Amino acid sequence: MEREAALKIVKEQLTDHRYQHTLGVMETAIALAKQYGADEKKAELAAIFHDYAKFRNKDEMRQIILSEKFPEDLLHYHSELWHAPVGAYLVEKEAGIKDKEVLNAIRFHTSGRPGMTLLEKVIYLADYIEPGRHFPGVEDVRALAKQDLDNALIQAVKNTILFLMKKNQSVYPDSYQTYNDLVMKRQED
Ligand code: DGI
Ligand code: FE
Ligand code: FE
Repeated sequence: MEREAALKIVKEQLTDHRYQHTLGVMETAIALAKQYGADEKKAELAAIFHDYAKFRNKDEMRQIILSEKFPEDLLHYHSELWHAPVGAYLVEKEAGIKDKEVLNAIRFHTSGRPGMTLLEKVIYLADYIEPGRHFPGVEDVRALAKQDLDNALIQAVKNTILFLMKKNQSVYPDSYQTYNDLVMKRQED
């Protein structure tokens, strides 16, 4: 699917603010893909659709998690996590995106997962550092992203976990496992 067609579909699903965020993620994901040798077209498509399900209602998302046999433990954690796997499902069903790598990049864009692919890393990081993001620590991750994808990703995942813990929020196990996986692989270098 071409960029304009994809953007048109996504625009109808999002607020203007979230659409602007999506454009930022798209530009950033393409730049990271270029820099680190990921497929630029797949990065573009995954970025455009990554928050497709952000504004779906919780009951609909809960039903999809159950009927599609997504890990049920998701339902015990914050509903903010749900739009990622549900988005991957809906993007295939409603927008006809079939590419599994693109769908997985959408599916794992919030929690990450152990053994993330290059494309998954690009989307996770682009979501975190796109130019519209303004929060403590984002500049450090932007600087790291210019040098080393994994180091930037570790910092982004770590910041997310620390942010949640500071608010006494639960942390989804996949987020911890993503962190451990990246750090342990780093130590093997
Ligand atoms: O959808 P975006 O806002 O662009 O970004 P995102 O998909 O990374 O979602 C971020 C939200 O998800 C943010 O409010 C923190 C939350 N989140 C991310 N990882 C976890 C999490 N919430 C919980 N409870 N546990 C997690 O591991
Ligand atoms: Fe998201
Ligand atoms: Fe996002």
